Amino acid sequence: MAVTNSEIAAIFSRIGDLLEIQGENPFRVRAYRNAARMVRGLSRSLAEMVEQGEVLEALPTIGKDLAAKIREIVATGSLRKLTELETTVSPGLVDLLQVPGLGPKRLKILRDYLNIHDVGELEKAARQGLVHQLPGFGVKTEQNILRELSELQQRIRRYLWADVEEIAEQLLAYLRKQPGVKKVEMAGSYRRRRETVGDLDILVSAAKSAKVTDAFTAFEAVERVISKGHTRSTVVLRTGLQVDLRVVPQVSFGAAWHYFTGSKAHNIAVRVMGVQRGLKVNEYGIFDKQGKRIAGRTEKEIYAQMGLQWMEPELREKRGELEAAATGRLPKLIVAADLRGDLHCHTTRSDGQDSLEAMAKAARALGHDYLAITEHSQHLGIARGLDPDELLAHCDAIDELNDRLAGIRLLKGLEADILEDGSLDMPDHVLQRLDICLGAIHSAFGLSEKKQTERVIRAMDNPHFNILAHPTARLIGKRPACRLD
Ligand code: DGT
Ligand code: CA
Ligand code: CA
Repeated sequence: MAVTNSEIAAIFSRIGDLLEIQGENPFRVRAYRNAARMVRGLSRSLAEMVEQGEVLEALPTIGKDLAAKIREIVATGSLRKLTELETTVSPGLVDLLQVPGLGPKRLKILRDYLNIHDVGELEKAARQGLVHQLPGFGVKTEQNILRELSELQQRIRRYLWADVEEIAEQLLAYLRKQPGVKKVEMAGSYRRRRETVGDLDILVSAAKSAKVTDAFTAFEAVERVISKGHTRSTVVLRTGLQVDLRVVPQVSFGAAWHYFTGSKAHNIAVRVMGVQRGLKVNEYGIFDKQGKRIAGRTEKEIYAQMGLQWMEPELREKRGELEAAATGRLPKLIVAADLRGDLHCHTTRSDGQDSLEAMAKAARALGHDYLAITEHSQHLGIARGLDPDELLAHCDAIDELNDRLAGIRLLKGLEADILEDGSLDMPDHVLQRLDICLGAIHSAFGLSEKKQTERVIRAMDNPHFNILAHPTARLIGKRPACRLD
């Protein structure tokens, strides 16, 4: 079973973090982070490229050194360089780097003055009021740290859905080809397609449960087996992701699939509906007063007993889906084929990863009718944002490509920074040339709700403004939403 791209990316980002804490040269730190980003965005499997002997150095951001590291990870599943670094930097410090506002510089001060090495020690010191006395810290910073820490505890050890997709699919394919296996399905938050997942939940029905469990615990990416039993086993993968496997009889499969898909709140509401009908609902099926199983083989049967239509897992969050199903008003989910175009993208002209032409052709290949090219504006220096002259030149390039390329309409756009005073980071006479203008917040995330709201409303008052991009500026698992009414 091959090492996934997201595993490789995770190793590179972690090295970036560890080097940063050690006070390494920022260029080296950035090299690892850029490589991690590139690998995450790559559509081909690196493991496959290595197997086929392809030249990894041809990839952007990958030099000789990183190419060798990728080969090492593909061959061994780990990287000696990372193992070495992990012995010199305490893992608690790496967690601390995730606290917004705590860069390596501040971490060094915390470590040197207060001997702080992990989240617990920092929380204690902040509560005792020791942190605000340090150089470069104030009472407000101390309060912010305490707030961020409590949010961090909740975020810790959750994975982005997209980061686990590849391994989840590999694991499903692996289990499905084991002898005697009848059905294998993913349940839990992964099946509900939440933004993040805490762990994976897999359901299996098989002739002999011991055989599946053996295969499961022997899966190549498993690092440690937490428990192994007849009906339930739990493992931890190399990435730290936990996976629960349950083996259930086929007559119960639908009931178990419904139960372990959740959400818990949805399950409880369904169970209550059952009680109202004199039925017992659990992961084995639906049972009448005499204890006779009247449903359980499929999810459809389970819902039908409650007088409900079957519903997509994405809807099962107890947000009114049961009421909607009872009256036949379930929403139809939007799927990729419904998308007609994309109104926000970058090219290599700012911080995207492909050229204008490659982006246009990719959008056309997806069957889109239009694509808005929305580079950053100059205020966002790290993203190589465009100044007015550069934007006008870029508009010419877009016009030129539009003339040349059939089957896709490119829109001239911009992702303009909303500056702290609410003005847009581009003069009106330049905005006038555009088909579409997005405004976005990339700085001063911590303003009060009142100030932040005023800032955004002011930006929207600009007659050229069309769309508020990433409205709360949150980064899932990394940066909280800014306060905005
Ligand atoms: P996660 O793993 O934190 O991203 O979220 P889930 O939803 O995958 O939760 P997990 O893995 O703890 O459990 C999987 C499903 O099992 C959950 O969505 C609903 C069901 N479940 C777990 N515990 C309970 C419970 O106490 N009562 C009921 N009714 N269902 C439960
Ligand atoms: Ca789960
Ligand atoms: Ca679980």
